[in-house]
Amino acid sequence: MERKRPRLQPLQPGRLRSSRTRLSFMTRSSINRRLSLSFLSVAVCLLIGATSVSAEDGYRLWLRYDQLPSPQLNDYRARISELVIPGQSATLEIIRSELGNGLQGLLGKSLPVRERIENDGALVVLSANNPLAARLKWKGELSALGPEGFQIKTRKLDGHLVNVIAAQTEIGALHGSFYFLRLLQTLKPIASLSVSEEPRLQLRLLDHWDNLDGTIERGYAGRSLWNWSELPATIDPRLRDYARANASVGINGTVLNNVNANAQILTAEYLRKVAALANTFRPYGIRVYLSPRFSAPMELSGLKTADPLAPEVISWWQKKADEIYDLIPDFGGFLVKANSEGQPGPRTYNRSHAEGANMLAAAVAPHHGVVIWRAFVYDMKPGYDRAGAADAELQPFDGTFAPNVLLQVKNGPIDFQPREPFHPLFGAMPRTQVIPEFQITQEYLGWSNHLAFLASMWREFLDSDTFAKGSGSTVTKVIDGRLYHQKITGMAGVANTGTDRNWTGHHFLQANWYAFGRLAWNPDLSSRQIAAEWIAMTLTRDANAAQAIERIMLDSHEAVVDYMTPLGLHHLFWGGHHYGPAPWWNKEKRDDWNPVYFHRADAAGIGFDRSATGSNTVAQYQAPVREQFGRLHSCPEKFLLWFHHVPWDYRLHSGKTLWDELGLHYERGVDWVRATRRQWDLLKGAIDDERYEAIAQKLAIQERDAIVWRDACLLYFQTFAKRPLPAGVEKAAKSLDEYEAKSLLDQ
Ligand code: GCW
Repeated sequence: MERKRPRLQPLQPGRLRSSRTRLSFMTRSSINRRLSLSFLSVAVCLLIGATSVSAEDGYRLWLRYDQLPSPQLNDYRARISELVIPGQSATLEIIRSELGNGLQGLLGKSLPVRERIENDGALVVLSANNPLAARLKWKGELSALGPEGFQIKTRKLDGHLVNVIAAQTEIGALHGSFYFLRLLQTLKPIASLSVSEEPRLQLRLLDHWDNLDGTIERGYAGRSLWNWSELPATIDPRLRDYARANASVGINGTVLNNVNANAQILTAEYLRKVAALANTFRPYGIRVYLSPRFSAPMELSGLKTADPLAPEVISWWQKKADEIYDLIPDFGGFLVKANSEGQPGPRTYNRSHAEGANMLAAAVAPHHGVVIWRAFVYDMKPGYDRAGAADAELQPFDGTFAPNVLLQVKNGPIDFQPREPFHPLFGAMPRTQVIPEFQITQEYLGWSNHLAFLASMWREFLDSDTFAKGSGSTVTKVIDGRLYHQKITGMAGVANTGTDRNWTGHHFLQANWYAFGRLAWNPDLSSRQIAAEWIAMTLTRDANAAQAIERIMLDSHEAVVDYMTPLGLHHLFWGGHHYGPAPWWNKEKRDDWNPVYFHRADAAGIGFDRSATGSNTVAQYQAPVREQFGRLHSCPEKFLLWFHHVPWDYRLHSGKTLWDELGLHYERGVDWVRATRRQWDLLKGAIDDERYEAIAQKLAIQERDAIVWRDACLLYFQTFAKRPLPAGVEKAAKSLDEYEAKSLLDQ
């Protein structure tokens, strides 16, 4: 399906004046504003002795509790009179403080906190073990919600009309509290609530690719949040804010270190530091996990082998697991990258991935831990198709993994490209607990410089029909247990967080962290709902502005695909850093790290033939997907060059040739960024100046980069196609030589 061209949203009628009138209007008001601001700042400085004034630097993420507008404010004030949160525990303390601060900010008044209900309008928070919960007629329903679910109901309790947030556990109550705050932040009615929520997936994990030296592999928002040198003695308050943010969207696990692992993380010294983090995150319902290095027994204890079947190796891991669980009784488990990109693993000893995973699984099983084994494995063999490697290597082991092993599979078969078809392992391993891995950090999507709202991309993946059990076997159903009833379900995302003040480097990319959590909680949520929630909570409550921003977000991913890798192209990135375009790149030591391996442009056409006439890895999909993708005429155009080597003059559905459409897609991507910048100009005033300007600057970078992508790719492909650019595609700003000489990162 072709995408509609992005439309600019109308703004409020009052703003639709000529640009000149608007300018003078803006100028007058900004002078007034400046005058009143300077008066205000003098007053504030006098009052608080010139200490810092809260900046709109994005630190608060979506947990902003500024006073709500009328008329909802009056309604909420009338309906919320007091907080009743009985009991004592770290989690209850967090709930009291979150609801206390949150409601004080949102309602502009502080609420009394009581042990029992005294008035109509009490907001009551209860977990099942609280004596007051015995009086809930619906107590029985709570246990059905599991350990993390909750209900929110408007009810008569102790003679008063109140809102009750009730859950089986305190963690469930915490989730319910964040849900309640979100209702207010998004201006939803609370007069008659009847909410019942529980997470659809059990493990909702952020994977941090954080190194022990504080750097982050593929991290673009500063350094690691874990300051290993000051742990365990010092707990940076920011760690609690990290946990709050995660808990607020339902994330319940964090893998602290890079899958390209350093064995040191398993030393006694580091485990004490890890335990300090675990203690900090525990009251928020977040467990810690680690990435162990498979060869750790050799590196840390001088064993001669890391063979998973060697008795000394088995016992080393058992002891290590015992040591970890002594310190961290609720330790989540291990995430393992093995025999991939130079990492050690069981294949080194001629053992299978299943044998490696099961050995580690046996070590953590007595403690109820899990092993998450990554399916990102590919060995370079001459002439092979990397897209087929994981399926070839792992699918035959379906049914042989231990019950506490999960197989973590990237959404697509290559590597977090701007667009990939779903990985064929989804739906191909009915007896294995398969969980998807997304990349929230934008290694291949413009780092923290490009606005790309990834919920749309993840939605497309989750909605893909695998046909594993006939039509309607979507990836969502494969992973949430509806098709295979697996015991453990989950979803993982490679984090985009760091020490940057705004956490993610680009204000808009906070939305991807938010979206990941929301989708892991409920993989059926629409991108539109997620965007709308995030905008209202984070950026603006101006309805027209919110609508325009929502449109921008929802179109953004497709636009990035257009200016980077349209029509199924993939991996056209400059070697190593993967920031800008380098379709000519041919100097990596492995073929399958080179763009030329992936696009295969020549005089006849372009694209990787994965059909029966080529590598035939399309056969890894179930029928009829394999036929649909495998035939040129039925292959969705968005995947065309992923599966086929297509002649330059091949006619697409539009009636235009492939070459012309390629050019037009690249141009459309650039045009979108330009239109977005114009739209952004009109949004001035709808959000605070500080974040507005920061975003405007990022959009300027995005436009520069989109132009380079378009020019570099089209100039290079033109050397094969030898055809003129179609009408409507702008002439390149520089020569191909110039683009080849300097990476976009160095411009
Ligand atoms: O996306 C690629 C990255 C590597 C990463 C690897 C993986 C952590 O370029 O930096 O290593 O995938 O997912 O293991």
